[in-house]
Amino acid sequence: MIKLYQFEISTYCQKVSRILHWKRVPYEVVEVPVSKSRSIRAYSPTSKLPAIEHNGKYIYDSTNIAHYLEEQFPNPSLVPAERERQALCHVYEDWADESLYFYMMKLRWLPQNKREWGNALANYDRGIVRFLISRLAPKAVLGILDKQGVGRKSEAVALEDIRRHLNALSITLEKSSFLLGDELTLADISVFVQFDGMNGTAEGKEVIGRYENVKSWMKRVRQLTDGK
Ligand SMILES: N[C@@H](CCC(=O)N[C@@H](CS)C(=O)NCC(=O)O)C(=O)O
Repeated sequence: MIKLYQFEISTYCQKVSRILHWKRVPYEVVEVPVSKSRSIRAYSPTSKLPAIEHNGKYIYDSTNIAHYLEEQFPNPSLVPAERERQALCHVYEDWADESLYFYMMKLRWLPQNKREWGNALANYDRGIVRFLISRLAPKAVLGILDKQGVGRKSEAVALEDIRRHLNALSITLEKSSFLLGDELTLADISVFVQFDGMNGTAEGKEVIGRYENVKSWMKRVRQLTDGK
């Protein structure tokens, strides 16, 4: 059976679990405590999660995992067959992974939210380690966000950027049920997990709430890919 090594709150890990649910592939979750992050290098050379183990082979990075799963379990498909939609699917996925992700993180680690997410991050550690992680993690994450750049923006500027992203998404969804037409693709799952993460903060929920068609698209994607 496939093993999914994950941090529960990671939206990249949620992307992979949603793909597995959509494809109805049984899997086992291995929750990695944040304090054990160093051990990840044994199966993920970047020391990042998600990673999966399948038939004795390790695959890391949600994009590589998505394409591997598509190859191994082609039905139902997630990557469009035609070249042009395939190219667009890649662009949407990269938008989600390399831009939207950092806005999602910005919202989670706002001063008023960072205690909650520090606790969530430390959830699989115990005792003093758990306490230390919950208190030290915000500083470490904010350091990453600061280097990347979104962390240096004010809350108001970041929310205005997010509103612009939502506007683009909303326009795209005016003519079709999903991002690349009438069927769910990897583009939808990739973009969904980042907005779903934003929706888990009061600030994100408020701004997403202004876009009715985005909310109904999120409901559709959630229903199709939720294992619960
Ligand atoms: N491009 C990677 C990004 C994965 C990633 O950044 N994962 C984060 C968790 S959300 C991580 O493992 N961070 C630990 C670290 O940077 O050391 C993917 O799509 O899988």
